[in-house]
Amino acid sequence: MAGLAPTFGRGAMTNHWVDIKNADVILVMGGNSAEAHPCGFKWVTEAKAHRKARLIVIDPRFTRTASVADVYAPIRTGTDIVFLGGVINYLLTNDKIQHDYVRDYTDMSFIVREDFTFVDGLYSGYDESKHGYPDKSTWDYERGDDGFVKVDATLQHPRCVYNLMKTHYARYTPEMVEKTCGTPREQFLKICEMLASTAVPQRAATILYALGWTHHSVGAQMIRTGAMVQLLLGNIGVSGGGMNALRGHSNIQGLTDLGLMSNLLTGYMTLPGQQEQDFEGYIAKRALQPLRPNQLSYWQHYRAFFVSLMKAWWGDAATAANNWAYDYLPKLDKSYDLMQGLELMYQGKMNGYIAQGFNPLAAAPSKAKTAAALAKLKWLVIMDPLATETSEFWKNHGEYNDVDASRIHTEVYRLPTTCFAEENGSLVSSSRVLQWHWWGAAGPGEARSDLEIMGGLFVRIRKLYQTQGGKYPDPIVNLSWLYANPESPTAEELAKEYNGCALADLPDPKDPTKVLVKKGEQLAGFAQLKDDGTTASGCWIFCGAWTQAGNQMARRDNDDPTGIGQTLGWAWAWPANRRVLYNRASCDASGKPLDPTRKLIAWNGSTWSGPDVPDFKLDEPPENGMGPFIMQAEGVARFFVRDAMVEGPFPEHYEPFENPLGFNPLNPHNPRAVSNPGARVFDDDRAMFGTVAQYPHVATTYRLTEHFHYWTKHVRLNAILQPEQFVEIGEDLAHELGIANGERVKVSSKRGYIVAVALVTKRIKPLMIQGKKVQTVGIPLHWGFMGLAKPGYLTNTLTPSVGDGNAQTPEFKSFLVKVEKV
Ligand SMILES: Nc1nc2c(c(=O)[nH]1)N[C@H]1C(S)=C(S)[C@@H](COP(=O)(O)OP(=O)(O)OC[C@H]3O[C@@H](n4cnc5c(=O)[nH]c(N)nc54)[C@H](O)[C@@H]3O)O[C@H]1N2
Ligand SMILES: Nc1nc2c(c(=O)[nH]1)N[C@H]1C(S)=C(S)[C@@H](COP(=O)(O)OP(=O)(O)OC[C@H]3O[C@@H](n4cnc5c(=O)[nH]c(N)nc54)[C@H](O)[C@@H]3O)O[C@H]1N2
Ligand SMILES: [Mo]
Repeated sequence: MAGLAPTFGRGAMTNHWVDIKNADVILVMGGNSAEAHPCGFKWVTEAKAHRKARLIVIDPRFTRTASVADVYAPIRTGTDIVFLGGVINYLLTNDKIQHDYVRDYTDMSFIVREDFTFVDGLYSGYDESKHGYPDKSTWDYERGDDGFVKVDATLQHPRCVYNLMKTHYARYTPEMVEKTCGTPREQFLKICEMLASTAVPQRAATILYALGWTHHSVGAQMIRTGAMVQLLLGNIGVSGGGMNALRGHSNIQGLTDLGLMSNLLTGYMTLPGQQEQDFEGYIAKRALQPLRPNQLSYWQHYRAFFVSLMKAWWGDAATAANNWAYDYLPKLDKSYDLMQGLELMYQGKMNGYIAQGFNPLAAAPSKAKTAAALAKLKWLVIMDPLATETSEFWKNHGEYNDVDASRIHTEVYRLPTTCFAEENGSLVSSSRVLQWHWWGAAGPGEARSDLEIMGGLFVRIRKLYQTQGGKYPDPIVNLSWLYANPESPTAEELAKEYNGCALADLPDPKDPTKVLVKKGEQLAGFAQLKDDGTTASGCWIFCGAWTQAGNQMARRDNDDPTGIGQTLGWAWAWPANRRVLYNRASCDASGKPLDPTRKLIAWNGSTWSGPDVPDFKLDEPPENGMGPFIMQAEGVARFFVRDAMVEGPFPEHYEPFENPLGFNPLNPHNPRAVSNPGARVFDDDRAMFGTVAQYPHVATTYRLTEHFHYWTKHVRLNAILQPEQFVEIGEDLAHELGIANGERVKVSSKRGYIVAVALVTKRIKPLMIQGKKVQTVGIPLHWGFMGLAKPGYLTNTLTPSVGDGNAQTPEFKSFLVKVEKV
């Protein structure tokens, strides 16, 4: 058994939904927000109407978002790093950067080690036999005798980040963009100019992205390239700016916040690796010391966050003597993401699986592999309000699920659950806002809430360990479980636990004779967390959500004193009710707002104050030179990421694993640098990549407003709106293949085929790439063999099983297919 949280996307908005109205330029790239985020998209409309904001959309398809854009540019799937690298090159060579911002708030002046190299598409440390970079030690700065990183404020040093970056992106020319992305040069340059217009304090651009960036083998680096553009323009930490990940399911932000990924603890703390048996070493590696003088490096408080978490989980069983129960935590030998889990099942190494609110047969790449993996399980538990493709994977549904049930021995248990409208609780939006909601109706039939099912399971499993022992019962029998009804904890009890409380009287740091928080009281915020076991908090970034004053998430005051959308009395945002992250960067070095009309915070001579909650030490005078990026050991934002990314410190373009060229135009002579050299590929999956000779067309998959993934096809109204599976092909390709609108086509990849209605459209055009015509095929993902809509094939029959090098998010957005008339 394992918890395999799907890693389809990650991140959050640095700003928030309402703040989009303050933007002057809006770049939607790697997403289709009008379609997939129609409610939030109203703030784009506001910005256009009231600020004359200009909307840029860059997408392989002319989408619903593109239909209201001022500029639309097509792009070949999987090539956004080339486009954005081209923007970086444009900004640097034309000197369209916000100089003071970049000088004061980024790592431009940091000097990198002499042995760091980039040759022929690969960074120093590459080891071919290990398929990646086991040794990243050269990706680092030079240190001075004082232990701090060396800098050159004049930016003359050949190895300062500025010069390395300039050289790296010099190869990303407008010609390279045109030939690799298929975006006409004039359109590319027009977009560069529009973005460059925001390199001044009075103007800001925001970037809205989603899966068109995350669903690639270089997805995390695409996002970083976008963030680098924003930093050069001075658009991070300011109102109307930001890197804004528009998240998916209504509470998927809460999922990552609460650490429901195999490598995470709550609040973006991380699980130890197998080699980290030593507690002090584990803490030291994460409680980063400042790399420059006078910097804060807020993760220095890691121990306080961690100890408070362990006290919340294990109460009195977590003591200083046992390192706060450090041994209770699993130590990872590898990432246990979705594709890893399916691989383990496929190899017969994992024999039980709980799918809670998840339909992996439909949602995971390469359906044939998923089906084979599920068929090797001993047992499968489905917690879902509906019968899903996954719960029925073992049944024959004709051509759509052609299996022989008599050969599948997996025991499947269905536990019907309620859904959000039938329970109290909070949802975290992309804005990091935790908003409380109340139940609207009781669940039907035998349905029980997820909390009741999980609570009931836990109580019974603990009983088994208590009575029968087992290999290591301690973490389970000692788990703190202080709910009024242990069989069914309430959302209110859990919310209070996430916030945390004092386990002893906490002295006032200003006057230790006084008590700041009494034993048993709720904490006011994470600044009160202690590393000595006197506080408990289930998720440090949620500390402040349910204080002694009550449930802050239930607040509904929409007062907005300055009119820029800073409604601090509406619900509650992590961290500390702050609405714009890094907002210290909205002021100049002396603490004055760069744009007073969109003021977030300012220094008044003795303290920092609103209209936002300052992302800074409140009494820190600007003249001390503390940088705004207090979560970085550098104190400033990073163009050069030392050790965090698997494929290198600067984003570099690598082709999708299935691509129409067979080579990487940026590094045409190095066969090892075609696709992401840091990505993990299982051998059985490597054998399932197709080539352009057999599968000549590029395919991408996406969603429609009328459906939500795989479950609204159970709803009659949605099923009527979009009744049947279709694939979109451009007129040029349709003509080439002799296909008329409405005819049926077979779309195949190396992994299988689907049959669907052809929708012939003007909205997808062929692109000229390296002198060759490349056709894009668009495949919506919503249909399957369950529900009320017309039964169909699962789109993920076609997709390859390979993921982003860092997040393991599957490459759903770029692969090869063949289209034929049937
Ligand atoms: N109605 C509805 N809304 C939803 C959902 C739903 O199922 N239905 N799902 C929710 C979920 S879970 C999520 S994660 C979000 C997803 O939100 P989005 O990411 O906006 O959704 P997708 O439809 O997957 O859109 C991806 C867009 O990226 C484009 N694209 C593909 N490849 C590339 C590329 O290489 N570069 C660029 N620049 N663009 C590319 C596609 O053509 C498509 O228009 O939507 C959420 N909202
Ligand atoms: N090819 C391709 N594949 C994709 C994508 C793509 O763009 N292209 N997108 C990917 C993305 S971003 C996502 S998020 C996934 C979506 O994949 P899934 O998350 O598997 O899709 P959903 O259909 O939203 O499944 C959620 C299930 O949760 C159930 N549910 C609803 N409420 C509750 C509840 O309160 N409790 C419980 N226990 N269950 C509940 C629903 O009935 C439904 O069956 O698909 C991924 N797969
Ligand atoms: Mo998603």
